[in-house]
Amino acid sequence: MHENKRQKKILITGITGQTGSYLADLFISEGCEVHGIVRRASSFNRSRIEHLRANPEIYGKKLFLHYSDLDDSTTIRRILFKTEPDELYHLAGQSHVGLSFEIPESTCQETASATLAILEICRDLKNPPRIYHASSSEVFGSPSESPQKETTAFRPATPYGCAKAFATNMASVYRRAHGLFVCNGIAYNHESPRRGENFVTCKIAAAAAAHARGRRECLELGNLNAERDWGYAPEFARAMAAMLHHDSPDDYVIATGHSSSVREFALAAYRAVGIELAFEGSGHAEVGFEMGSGKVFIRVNPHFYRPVEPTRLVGDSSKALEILGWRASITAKGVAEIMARAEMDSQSR
Ligand code: F7E
Repeated sequence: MHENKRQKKILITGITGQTGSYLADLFISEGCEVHGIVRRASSFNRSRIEHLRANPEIYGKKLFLHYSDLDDSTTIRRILFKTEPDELYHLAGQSHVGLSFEIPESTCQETASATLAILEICRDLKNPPRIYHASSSEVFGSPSESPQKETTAFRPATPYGCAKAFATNMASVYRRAHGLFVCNGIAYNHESPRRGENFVTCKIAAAAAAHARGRRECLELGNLNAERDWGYAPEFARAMAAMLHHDSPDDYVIATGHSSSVREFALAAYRAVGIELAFEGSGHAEVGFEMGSGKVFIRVNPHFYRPVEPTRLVGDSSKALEILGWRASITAKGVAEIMARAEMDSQSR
């Protein structure tokens, strides 16, 4: 009989972010009680979970939000003791790699120290939750092998990558030393129509839709040769849940295994809205223009270049396939199409 079965309780830090909001959707759809930690800010930033908040059958019944900041470990402790979650998905933090060069200290406080504080709190709980730690391919930085696996050495090349490497190592230490059920998901770039607007995929998708609707101003981008392994965020959310639902904790690379350049992502996004782009020139003088009309839609602006760029970041997820039965089915081209078409829809509203 299922009637008396306690609903599984989930706590998500970063619930208002792209992937946190997909996790909330997933667990609400499975009948779980979902708690999210949100930051108090003067402007409301809840758009990605607004469909849940606006539903009186969900908000206050299946979804509960709690205020805290990542530097307020007293409040996080109180929330953890009060909610007693079965599973904790720790995704919150400053996630922009370029910005981490401008604000390295706060990036490290939010990404590295706050993760350690959460591990410490969990260690004190009588029944600690299973913990998902959102690690990142940025821990590999300039890797010694490609594609990267769980055994590839960490060689971070950015402040963000250093902070994630610290937090990832700490999560492994707490697993081994204190017996916590902690998994590191070493996730490569994952994108969707809910992606923040300062990430390159969202910038490109929004501009492609705007150009298809007649906008004139150019899209300014940084390094068009940069390559990433881009996957689809809702699929990655399923991998995160699968890690905590497995019998034993471990670390997993979550990736598509395919690498594409920023230029290739732009070609696919523009094609999805009916614009055939071509590129000419090189370096800072390269432009992307519409074939036929010759209209220039993309220019390089060195402002968006990073002081250091990770190289050859492409993941090998065969362990996730073998143990969790997870594999990515959507790669960069598919993601670009989904995002550009979603932008067309939202800009027509
Ligand atoms: O840059 C290049 C840029 O900012 C991707 C985060 O989720 O994934 C994400 O980090 C690439 C880089 O993502 C622009 O130089 C060119 O090579 O979209 P992004 P990211 O830095 O890879 C990892 C796995 C995380 O963990 C992070 O949290 O695109 N690029 N032109 C540009 N990037 C941006 N943002 N803006 C440009 O105009």
